[in-house]
Amino acid sequence: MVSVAIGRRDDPDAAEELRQLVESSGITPVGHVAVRRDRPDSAYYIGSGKVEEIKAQAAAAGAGFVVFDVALTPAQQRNLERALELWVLDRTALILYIFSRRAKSREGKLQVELAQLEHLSTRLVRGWSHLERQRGGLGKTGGPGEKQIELDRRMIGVRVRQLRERLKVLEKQRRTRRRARSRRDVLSVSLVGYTNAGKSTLFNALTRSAAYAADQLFATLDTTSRRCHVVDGVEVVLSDTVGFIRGLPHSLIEAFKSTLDETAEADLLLHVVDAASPAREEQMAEVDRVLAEIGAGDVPRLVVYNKIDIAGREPEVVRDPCDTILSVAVSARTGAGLDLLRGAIAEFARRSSADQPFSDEAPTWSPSATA
Ligand SMILES: Nc1nc2c(ncn2[C@@H]2O[C@H](COP(=O)(O)OP(=O)(O)OP(=O)(O)O)[C@@H](O)[C@H]2O)c(=O)[nH]1
Ligand SMILES: [Mg+2]
Repeated sequence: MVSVAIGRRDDPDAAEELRQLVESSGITPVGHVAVRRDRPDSAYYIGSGKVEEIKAQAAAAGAGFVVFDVALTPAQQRNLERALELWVLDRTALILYIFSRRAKSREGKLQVELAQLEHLSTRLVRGWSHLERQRGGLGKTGGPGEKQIELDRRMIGVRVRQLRERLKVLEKQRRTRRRARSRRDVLSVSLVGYTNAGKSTLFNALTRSAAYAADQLFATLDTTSRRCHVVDGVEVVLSDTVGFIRGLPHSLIEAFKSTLDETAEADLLLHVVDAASPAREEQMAEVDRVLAEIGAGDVPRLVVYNKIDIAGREPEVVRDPCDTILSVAVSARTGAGLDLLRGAIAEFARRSSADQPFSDEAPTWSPSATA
């Protein structure tokens, strides 16, 4: 695997995240080359010296392919594959691959397939005949000529249209369910945050259920919602959602739109942060960016610093001078601080039923709350 830092110093957090991504996809990394550049090279993204270094290392380690921690253009990918004589997977393809392995619901599977096809269709220009020639084919006889590529492209187009139509139907059903829920007048609260922050663990702790939580990236793809008793007299519908990551492929955000729309329409977002991660500041900024992109930038937000058991912090509620709650520090694993979090959700619920949370004079829940 190759981590590439552009215009930054070598970033150990980025290399660590790449390792987690690779392992989450079921691939065993056999080597790592760090590259730092001021600006990407148009032909290879990296310099030709580095290309040689990677080639030698990959050969020595018997690597089957090389993963790049950046989004490569189709031309860069092709050039790298030619030079390295190995398959090249870029960050976008890697994330799409993990998503395809994780998708469980029908909607999730269709969404991932759509994103993969859209990613692929930009890469069909002259196809991968270069690798096919070198490696003696991919099982097809003759290899794809221009005609085959034209045919492939047309078939992809047909499938993309099919997927879009099916997803539209599912989206309608989702809307109907959502409307039924909001008629019941229950506050909807969504857990959002960087992948592996502990959203599912927190969801389970708050709802006493057993959604899948694991030490891998993108353990959760499908939104799960459950009614949740917060304190006496306060109930909410809590939703566990897909995690975000730096460089989330745009095609994926597009494909997951209806799932993400649900997030954007929540009454309150709990932004779950891994307080023990050295990269938490960048991760929070990335989550803010994606939330803005999906139109959830204005939804009231409360930061939940999680994993305080390993971050060495005490449970606490932080308020601003106007008494607005900015953040709560908890451990979803040990349960420390969960009473404070329940109290904070209840406080929000009470204020919002009193119709106060958005008043201009006394802003209560700032959308970009950080501590
Ligand atoms: N020490 C500690 N570990 C935690 C805590 N909360 C979650 N974890 C661990 O962090 C890992 C990720 O937890 P998940 O709940 O799956 O995280 P997530 O945010 O749902 O991740 P994705 O679904 O992949 O986006 C798991 O190994 C959890 O056991 C915590 O409070 N303390
Ligand atoms: Mg999860």
